Amino acid sequence: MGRFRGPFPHLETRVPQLSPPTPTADRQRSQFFSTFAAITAIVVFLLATATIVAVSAKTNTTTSTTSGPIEVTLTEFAMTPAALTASAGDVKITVHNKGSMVHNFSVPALSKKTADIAAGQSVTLDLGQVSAGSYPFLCEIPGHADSGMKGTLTVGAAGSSSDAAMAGMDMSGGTTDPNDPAALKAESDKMQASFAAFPAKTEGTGNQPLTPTIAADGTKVFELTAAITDWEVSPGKIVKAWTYNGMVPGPWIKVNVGDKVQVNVTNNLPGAGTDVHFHGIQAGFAADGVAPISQDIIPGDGGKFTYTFLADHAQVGMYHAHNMGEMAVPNGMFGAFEVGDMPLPTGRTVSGIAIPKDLKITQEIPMVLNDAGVIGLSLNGKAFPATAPVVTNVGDWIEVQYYNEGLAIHPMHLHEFPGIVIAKDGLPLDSPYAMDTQVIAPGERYTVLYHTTEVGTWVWHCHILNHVEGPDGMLGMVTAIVVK
Ligand SMILES: [Cu+2]
Repeated sequence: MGRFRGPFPHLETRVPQLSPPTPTADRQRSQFFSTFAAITAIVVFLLATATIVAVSAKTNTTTSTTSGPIEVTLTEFAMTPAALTASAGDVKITVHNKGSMVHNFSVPALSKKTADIAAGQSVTLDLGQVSAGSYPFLCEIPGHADSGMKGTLTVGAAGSSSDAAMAGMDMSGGTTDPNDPAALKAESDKMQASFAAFPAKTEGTGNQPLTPTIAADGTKVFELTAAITDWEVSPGKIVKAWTYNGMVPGPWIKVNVGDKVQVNVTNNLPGAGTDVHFHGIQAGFAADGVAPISQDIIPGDGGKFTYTFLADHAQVGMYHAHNMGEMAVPNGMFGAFEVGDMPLPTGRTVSGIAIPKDLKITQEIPMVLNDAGVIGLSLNGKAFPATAPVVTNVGDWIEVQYYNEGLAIHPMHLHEFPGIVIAKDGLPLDSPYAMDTQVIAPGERYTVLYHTTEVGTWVWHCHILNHVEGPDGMLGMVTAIVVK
């Protein structure tokens, strides 16, 4: 029985159930790579070691206001984090230019600025004794601040983290004076008022199904173009996102088990090379998308590369940039990639929840989590109140694919309805389980069924509370399921 998947009318013919992966010509071919793989493993180990050293050096970028300089990273066109905090006193800022152009870092109110910093270079700027206050900073190269290279240094209260992954988060645990009822009422009113804007209309929708062209031999051919494009994350907040086909998340790609797949990538990023890794899809070495190991980098400004593989069993994967992943992915270069459907536990009872024998899924919803870069705390590329609600009819069963493309874990919680987790990372569970809060770590995917049995508007959100609320009201990773 075919499952109706609203946005995928062109994929209506379903391969009914998962069959165990069988060896294919494609897989057997990969045996020939075994010797090469051994050499590769050594290279990977060396690279990994280098990465660990680099990463541990980087962990110190979380702002420490009492010792050592604050760190800020310049790219085209962002200052990350855009909100820096420090305690009053001697403030030093280490500025890393991780972009491909020359940038500088200026704090006009303090008459302090760096010299121009070449791509790849770092400079530490001593701001001297700084008193409490708010100090805008920017790159003074013409046009760069207007494109997003600006931010604010807040000096005053005891310092809090300004790690990129926490951009926009309120880490204060409440700044309003608990002995000031008027201030508390004002904050409470702001919180209540923030609901009114939901769901806000913004420009652009991510996850749009990508329709392939069909080659003479039946191969499904998809076109992906990487570029830096404007993206409206929340009303009026337009960022320079790193996108596939101009949207965040990139287009939703879904193929059937047995399809031959070709993905043609054009890299229109300025300067930056890229590659595309099909995370969780066993696409074979040649399509692993890890430059310089499995392929040459796809150069920016128009480089092209073609990935081909056989989609030989059901999988829930995602695609994203591997090169410069820590910048490219949070900034928007990610998307959902599915092969077939996860098998449904029809006719079974899971934690007391009976799943009908003739279960019909009325909607499949990709739910892509992010928390960093220019996109920040978001669901499917949008931050509350621009997050899209899911509308169902009472009695519907829906299937949600959670994907975490961010840098932090997110416990996703839907009010009222328990979820039944039927697959983890595209691997069907032998024992599906029920939950109402599912932690999703970076890189993970969970396939979850929800039976929406009660009319209402049910809030659906990350349960790390500063991912969803700040002093000005609701933000980030909140949406709702509206049951009619
Ligand atoms: Cu979260």
